[in-house]
Amino acid sequence: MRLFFDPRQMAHAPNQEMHNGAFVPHAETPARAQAMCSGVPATETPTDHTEAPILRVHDAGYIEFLKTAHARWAAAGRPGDVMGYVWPVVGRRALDLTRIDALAGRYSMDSSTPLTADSWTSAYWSTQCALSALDAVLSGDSAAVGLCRPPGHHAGTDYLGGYCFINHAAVAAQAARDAGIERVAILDIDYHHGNGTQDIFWDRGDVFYASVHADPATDFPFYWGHADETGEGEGAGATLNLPLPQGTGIEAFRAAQATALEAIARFDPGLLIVSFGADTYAGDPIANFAIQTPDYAVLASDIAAGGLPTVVLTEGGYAVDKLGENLASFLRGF
Ligand code: SP5
Ligand code: ZN
Repeated sequence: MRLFFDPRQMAHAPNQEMHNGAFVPHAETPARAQAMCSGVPATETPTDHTEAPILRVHDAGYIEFLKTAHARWAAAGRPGDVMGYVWPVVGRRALDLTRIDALAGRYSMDSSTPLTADSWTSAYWSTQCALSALDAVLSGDSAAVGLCRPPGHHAGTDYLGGYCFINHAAVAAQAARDAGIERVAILDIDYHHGNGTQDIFWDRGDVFYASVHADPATDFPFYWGHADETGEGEGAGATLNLPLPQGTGIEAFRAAQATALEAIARFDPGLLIVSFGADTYAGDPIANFAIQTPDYAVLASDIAAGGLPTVVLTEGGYAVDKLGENLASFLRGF
């Protein structure tokens, strides 16, 4: 199985994030990338597919913001990393403002995703890993892996959040559509709901989004991922949310994943993209499920049993000393 990673993904390294009213150490560290690489066989450097496939999913103004925000922030005399403090609540006018502090709110959903001078570069190469893994599967491999870091599933068309800047799974899904795959399914098994991916395909019938995650009534991102969110318009019925309570272990998680896989099989996609988060692990420092290392192989073999060409992309997973093992266990299942 081919795996893609680029050393430029290490550059993004915020030192703090806002959490529960205080600044705390940032959980999404470059050490995570090191841990993932140490858990798997040799990786390949991705091919550069340019910005074009990213702009098929993300707003051009938002991408310009990702590339320039840190320089503008520094030029305005702001210390540290870019972080918004005023957000346009739903329904506010989408004004074309230029002050960096206004843009930081307009293009983000939270204050736990600091944008550094290197965020764009690391996110960009993370996306190229996803696109290179897609290429491998489009040319006949049954599965391939993009070691994406920073992760992607919380990023929407025009917002960053949840440690994510570019939605790698969404960019890969759109690229697969553009390559002629008629229906694409995304299975998201990160601990957190992938609000960005859901938003991007909310009203589309050609990309099915199924997610197993911690109940947003108790967990980030709170405002997305509830069971009654099922899509709209042409996308009505093409979103499936399976929230689970804190403390969930392999038995209930595996059953929920089976429900997601049955729905995906009915959708009959030509490609499956898996947003894999190892933050469902029992020892994860910021999450509350109880999955054990060997369980990941079971979850993966259930997925592989569907026989769909599969692109695996990494999302969260913050127990850094066990991240390599957990990823290795998951990949073994394929
Ligand atoms: C991709 C992904 O898993 N994003 C998760 C974002 C969750 N952010 C909210 C939880 C913040 C907890 N931060 C604690 C940091 C301790 N150093
Ligand atoms: Zn997560």
